[in-house]
Amino acid sequence: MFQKVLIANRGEIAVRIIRACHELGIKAVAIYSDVDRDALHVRYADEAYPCGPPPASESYLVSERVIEIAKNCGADAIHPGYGFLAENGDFADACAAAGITFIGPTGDVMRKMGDKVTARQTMEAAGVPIVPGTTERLSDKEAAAWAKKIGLPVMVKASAGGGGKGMRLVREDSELEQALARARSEAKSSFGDDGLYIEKFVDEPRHVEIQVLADSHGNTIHLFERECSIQRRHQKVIEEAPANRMTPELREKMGQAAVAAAKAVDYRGAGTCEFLVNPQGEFFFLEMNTRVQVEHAITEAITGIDIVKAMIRGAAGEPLGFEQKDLKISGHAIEARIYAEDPDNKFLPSPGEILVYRPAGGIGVRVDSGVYQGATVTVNYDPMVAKLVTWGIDRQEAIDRMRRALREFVVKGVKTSIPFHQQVMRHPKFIEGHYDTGFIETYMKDFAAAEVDPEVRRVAHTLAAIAAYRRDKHQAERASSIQTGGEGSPWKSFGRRSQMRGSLR
Ligand code: MV4
Repeated sequence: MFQKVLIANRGEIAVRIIRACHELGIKAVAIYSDVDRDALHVRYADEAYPCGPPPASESYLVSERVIEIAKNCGADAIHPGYGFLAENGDFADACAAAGITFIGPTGDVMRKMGDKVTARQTMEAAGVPIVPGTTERLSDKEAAAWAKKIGLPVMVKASAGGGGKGMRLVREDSELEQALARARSEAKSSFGDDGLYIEKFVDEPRHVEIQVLADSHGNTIHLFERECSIQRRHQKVIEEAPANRMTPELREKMGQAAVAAAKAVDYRGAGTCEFLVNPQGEFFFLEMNTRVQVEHAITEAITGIDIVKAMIRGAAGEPLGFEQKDLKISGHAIEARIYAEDPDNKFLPSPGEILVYRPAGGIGVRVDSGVYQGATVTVNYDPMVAKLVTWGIDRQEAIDRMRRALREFVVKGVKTSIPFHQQVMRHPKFIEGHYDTGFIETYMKDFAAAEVDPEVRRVAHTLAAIAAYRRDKHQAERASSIQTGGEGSPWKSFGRRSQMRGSLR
């Protein structure tokens, strides 16, 4: 087993990985950019080293520096988390070349899955159902011919894409030319690769993904599915496990397909096969994510398997220690991603200082977060402040706990998506469990955060003001003038802060 692992990430996932290391008796090393000196992941780690200025491109993404830090501190392995360097095959290769274990699949596997056309070829050969369409990069002329052959509507997609970038829906012949041109230029500017392919459009799809785990002893298993259909602009917002409207037969077939996909590329570690499921219950491989995902915790909740520890053990050469037949789904789990964003302003990020932070707790509740009261959400990174995961014996109990947890959860200083989640948890279509990827667009378009009870707001303001005041560096100086309501009075200070930040509403 490794003695020391460097976590090439920040925020909640870095904390999550550090916890796994500590349970395994491994020393955890954090890296931090200049704005993350006081971040939670730094406080949890055994050692921490600076990695550069705030922009990720100058810190967390600088692979040579990350590897240099790992070498200097004597780390045996690097866990990349998600985002940043997690799906960069060249980084995985560079780790290997430096004699450091990259906790994940090989660079070759990442490149094979990162290129969607290659992934489609590989999956087709492995007998995994793919969305009907092409398995070659197409010229505009070829694309037009294929669109005719497949029949409209079609999706034009970037081979280097994923997550919706460089993707265009074509419903009419007249739209095709422009869609190709736009998809190509978007692909070129985003990925430096303008390769395109075409798929038949799948209407009213659900996004269902299967978690897989593979060790280096020939064991490849799946940990069932997650429903990730509730997304906004290709950003997942709420996930649940197991998925809605699954039958034991469909679960079996999708699980086998995901395992076949992993085996086809000799996969190692944790990965996820994303599928589209149409209203008829047919499923089609979309792409494979070769990393640990944000939403892995709901799968941990229903299976009892610690996915991050399994990744680390697997990378160290240990066998999984269980087989498919040992696994079963127990209960139901839901994740709400709590973002620092403003529901009243197009869900734009709402950076700032977290003045009050009081996470939910109690039975069936897990909170994975990278922040604490007094921490700052900056514009440099993803604005997710916490993952709230609830588990219940059945879906209804998981929903009831989510509603209860959302009402407990207090974040002041930045706006959050908590009110949005509260509304979803009360929506009849969500409660019914009958929804697809159009859920937010269809039912939540006119979402506006409910007006807060003025009395509740007044108390919240007072609490936030006290919290802000307590941290003030010039507390002593101010304390002397409190009685007079002078310059240092918290009530004056509150008024000023409120105007300055506009974030206490
Ligand atoms: C599709 C599709 C319909 N038909 N492909 C969006 C992200 C990318 N991973 C794949 N996406 C889609 N591909 C075909 N052939 C609809 C989507 C899609 C979607 C997929 C999953 C979750 C949310 C989505 C929202 C809009 C569109």
